[in-house]
Amino acid sequence: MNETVRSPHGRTLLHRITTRAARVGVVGLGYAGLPLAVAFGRAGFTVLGVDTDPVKCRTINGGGSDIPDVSDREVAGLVAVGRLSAVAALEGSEPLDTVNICVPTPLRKSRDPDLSHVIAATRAVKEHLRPGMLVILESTTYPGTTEEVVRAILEETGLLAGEDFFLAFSPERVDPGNTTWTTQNVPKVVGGLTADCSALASALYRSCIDQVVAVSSPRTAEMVKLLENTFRAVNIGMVNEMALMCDRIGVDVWEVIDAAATKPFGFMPFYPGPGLGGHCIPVDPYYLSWKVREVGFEARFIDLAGQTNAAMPHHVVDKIADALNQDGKALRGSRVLLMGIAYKPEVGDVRESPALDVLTLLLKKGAFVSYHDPFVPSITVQLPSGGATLTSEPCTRELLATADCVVVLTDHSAFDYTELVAAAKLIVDTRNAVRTAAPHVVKLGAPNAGRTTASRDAVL
Ligand code: SAJ
Repeated sequence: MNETVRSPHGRTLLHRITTRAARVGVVGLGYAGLPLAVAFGRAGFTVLGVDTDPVKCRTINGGGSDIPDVSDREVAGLVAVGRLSAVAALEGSEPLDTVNICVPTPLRKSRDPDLSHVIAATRAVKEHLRPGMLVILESTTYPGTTEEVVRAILEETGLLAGEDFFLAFSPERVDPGNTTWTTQNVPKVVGGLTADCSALASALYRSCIDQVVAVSSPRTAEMVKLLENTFRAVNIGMVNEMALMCDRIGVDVWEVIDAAATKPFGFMPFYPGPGLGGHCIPVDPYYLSWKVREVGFEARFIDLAGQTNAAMPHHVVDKIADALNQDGKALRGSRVLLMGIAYKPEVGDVRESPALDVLTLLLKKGAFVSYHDPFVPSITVQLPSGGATLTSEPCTRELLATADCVVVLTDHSAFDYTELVAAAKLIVDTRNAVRTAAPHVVKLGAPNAGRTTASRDAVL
């Protein structure tokens, strides 16, 4: 589709985008920024990557990638022909025509939004801003950030957004490790401050992305991403509560979900687990609930899902304690082996991982805890007595056999679940990964008919 742009600056920029003469900047070269920078380079642009991590910049300039979804070969090929380079700061670099800001938006300890990275990046872009530039924020954030925070900083230059420079928001939709859905084939939502802003941002993305979905404003685009991830957090919370119900009434929640998933319309399966991990799903909904609280609205679904998901690690530890108790063992002094520490399978990311909460709770209750996770060589957890560092134990039959309880927290495909069932005395499976019914296998959200649940009168 040929974009139509009215302003003279816009027409000049559109031509530079169309002819690939535009110099493209990407600020923040993480799991979202580096794949985008490489996609722009492959589309024919000269790309300047900016990242405060000098090691990352050196790696990229040396033709390497520190992001699993981006190969060294892709980076090396672009660097070799001068289409990609990385610097630690914008100042002093050649003028840019467009800049995408892809920096983290974490939560503060108070669970309020932390826009410090976005503000720092925007201030750096402001020093570089000139008439005719396009600035696009991609970091997941609350509705209004682009129009209220980013715009205000950039207009401190005296240039006006929508007239002298162009401004848009486009949520990143990168799913790390997903080889089916890539930068190129995931539809890209774009919300420009003005029609020209939208048209120019769409033209830039169409250079390397199959489908661009223009919405009416930056705040609409910001809200799209928050709906996507709040949808997940709330549904995961709901299915975790289903698991607690099934635990109580003696129904297997996993069987229930699989059967419900046969409904060909109006249903989407989510699965219980030990809690909610990652840097997106546990975080993004709180950007929304924080924003709407400003106008006196309580986002009750978000808060309830957050409470339910945050309680899951405690429920898992209770399950472990009950299972050991049925074997006549106390949690204190028992050897507990955790299988998987990462927040989801096939990744090594432990940010907000519920497995860390389970680990910390077990240590505080006096269990002897070890873990095995091929993606996570070591971890440090904070205890009242100070930091404790654990390393991933090699998964041997002896390790499995000597544990009083083996807990599946992350269902990595590399685990040998048959070996686990054969070697372990007791298994607590929080991911329905073991798929074997046996008296020594206890599942989250399911009864275990083979284990004695009837309480025996204590013989005094
Ligand atoms: N989880 C469950 N039950 C589920 C699904 C997930 O307990 O049914 C847990 C996971 O174990 C993990 C957490 O929730 O601890 C988050 O898992 P996720 O599958 O949502 O994966 P993320 O955190 O990598 O989310 C990203 C998001 N991508 C972006 O924000 C661009 C999300 O929007 C994607 O939908 C998700 O990947 C995905 O589908 O993989």
